[in-house]
This record gives sequence, C-alpha cells and structure tokens, in this order.
Amino acid sequence: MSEADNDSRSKSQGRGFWGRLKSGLGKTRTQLTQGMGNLILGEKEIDEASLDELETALLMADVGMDTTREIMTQLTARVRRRELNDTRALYEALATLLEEVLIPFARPFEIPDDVRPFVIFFVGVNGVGKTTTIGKLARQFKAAGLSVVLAAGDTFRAAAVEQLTSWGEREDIPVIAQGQGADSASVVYDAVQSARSRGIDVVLADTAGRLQAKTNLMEELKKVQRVIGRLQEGAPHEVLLVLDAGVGQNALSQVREFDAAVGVTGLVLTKLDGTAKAGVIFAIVRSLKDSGRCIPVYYIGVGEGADDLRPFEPGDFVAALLPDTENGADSGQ
Ligand SMILES: Nc1nc2c(ncn2[C@@H]2O[C@H](COP(=O)(O)OP(=O)(O)OP(=O)(O)O)[C@@H](O)[C@H]2O)c(=O)[nH]1
Ligand SMILES: [Mg+2]
Repeated sequence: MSEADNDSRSKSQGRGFWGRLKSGLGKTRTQLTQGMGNLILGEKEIDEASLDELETALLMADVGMDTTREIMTQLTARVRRRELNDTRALYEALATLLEEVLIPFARPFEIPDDVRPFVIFFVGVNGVGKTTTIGKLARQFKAAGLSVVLAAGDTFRAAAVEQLTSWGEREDIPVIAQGQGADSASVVYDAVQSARSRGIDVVLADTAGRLQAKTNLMEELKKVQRVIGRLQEGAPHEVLLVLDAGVGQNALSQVREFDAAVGVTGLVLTKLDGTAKAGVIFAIVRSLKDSGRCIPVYYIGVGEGADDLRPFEPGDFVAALLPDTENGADSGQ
C-alpha cells in the first residue's frame, strides 16, 4: 500500500498535512523556541551559552539524555573544528542530526497484495488512542481501495464496543462484536473467519488496554494471538503498539513490556499535539536502538481528526518540530 505521499510532503499546502503537522507540534515548538532563543535569532557567533541553551532545550522536550548528549558531542566537536561558524549553521546541523536519528525507524506501512486477509492487531494501555487510530486507519485504507472489517476485541468495557461500532457505522465498514465480557479471542477469530469467507482485505483488531503491569492483559493478548495464528498462518501480520506521546518516558517501558509479550512490529505515536514533549520520539527510538530492536514508527497522530493520523516522515517531522528561524520566533501555531 502506498497511499502515503500525495500531500504529506507538500509544505505549500497550508491546510494540508504539513499545516496540521506544524500546528500539531506547536506546543513542543513553542517551548523549543523559548529555549533556543539565542540560536535562532539570526547569524551569531556560537558561544558556550548557546550550546548550553540548546542542550537544555532538547532535554526539556524529552529528547532524552543519551541522544541529547550524543548530539551535543557531535555539534561541539564540529564547532571546535570550525566547521560550524555561526548559529545558523549550528541550527542546520542540529536539524540534520535529529533527522538522522529518526530515519532508521521510519518505514511506510505496507499491506502486501498476496496476504489476505491481512490481520493487524492494535495493542496499548488504556486511553492511548487505539480505537481512534483504528477508525482513522480504517477510513484511510478504505479510501485507498481496500475492504476492511473491524474486530471489537476490547470486550472489557461496553463503551469500547460502542465506540468501534460507531466508527464502523460512520465509515460504512462492518464491525464484528459480541458485546461486553465476551471472549476477546473469539471475537477476533470471528472477524478473521468472516474476512476469509467474504474475501475482505484487512482486519483491524481492537484490544483491551488495561495497564501493562497487570499480567493478565498480556496473557489475554498472547491468547488472542495464538488463536488467530492457528486460524491463519502468519497472523497477526502486524502488531501495532499505540503510544500516547504525552506520557513521556513511560512510553519506553510500555514498548518493552508489550514487545516482550506479543512481539510488537510497529509503533503509532498519538497525541503529539497535546504535549510540549514531542521529543520523546527520539528517546523511544534511542531505547529501541540500544536494545537492538528496530521497530518502525509507522504513523503519528497530531490531532483528533481522521486526517491527523499520517505516515511518519522524519524530514517533515523535524522541520515541523524545530522553531522557524526566519522570524526569529514562532507563535507555535
Ligand atoms: N489530541 C489528540 N487526541 C487523540 C489523538 N489520538 C486519539 N486521541 C483521543 O484520545 C482519546 C482516547 O482515545 P481512544 O481511541 O478511545 O483510546 P484507546 O486506546 O482505545 O482507549 P481504551 O479503549 O480505553 O483502551 C479520545 O478522546 C481520542 O479522540 C491524537 O493524535 N491527538
Ligand atoms: Mg479503545
């Protein structure tokens, strides 16, 4: 599937995705703008103070100690070697380094033509945006010409089933549900079975989001996974962990725990618009790198609208995150 590129790269479309990305990352950008005052006010000589200021700004945005330190070490070395002579050059080098950190973790989400139905699990603690992400993606997949069925695998709360059902009704997409308290594995099994018999392309399976500390959730997820794997070889084909960017460094432990239990194949980072610490994405990929796991970030969410969930593009992301240099200060909108 390559529905991605139509508008996401086009920065000239003010209200297109670029505009939404930029306004979505506004809180973090505003904070960076305040923290990087010296750096972005035109071409000035680089002094110790502007380097310190930059380091603090990165830490404040939750970029994390290790990545911040590495970036600062590289920038400082280049300043010493006189490769970076003014604050403008420093700023540009920073943007490049940040983008380079993210690039290995960006990959377009693909649904191969020869796997049907293609089964995607959405996992994550409660409230992170699993159900909303499923609704948004279902709509995008449908618009890209794929047939979709939703599985209401979060059976712990009646409201969860209703929420998914209403997304399905709105988008005219079938939802397989059994109501509150039903066996989650059985619901997802039904959905995959139904997709097989009706020749449906994609199954998006919602799951419950109780706290990852409760081991029974992980056992439940593993069971659903086993049952589906027996019904269809290779399924689930993707296990997407949804993370709320606003939880900061807690996201790191969520990645570890879900990955250990169910083998996460991709990440969706939501609510980047609700936090001034969107830099957490750097800490997440850093922690993945350190543990030798290259789990891609497929999508990012920068708002509640269906179009606010888009493929993750490091270049656009960094450009939208960093303060504007032209005016010296950015309003954050
Ligand atoms: N601002 C903003 N809100 C979002 C985003 N993604 C999801 N939300 C909101 O977050 C809230 C929780 O989303 P849900 O999709 O219900 O989360 P969930 O993971 O399914 O939660 P549980 O079913 O309780 O486990 C909803 O109000 C969503 O509209 C985003 O990218 N930005
Ligand atoms: Mg939900």
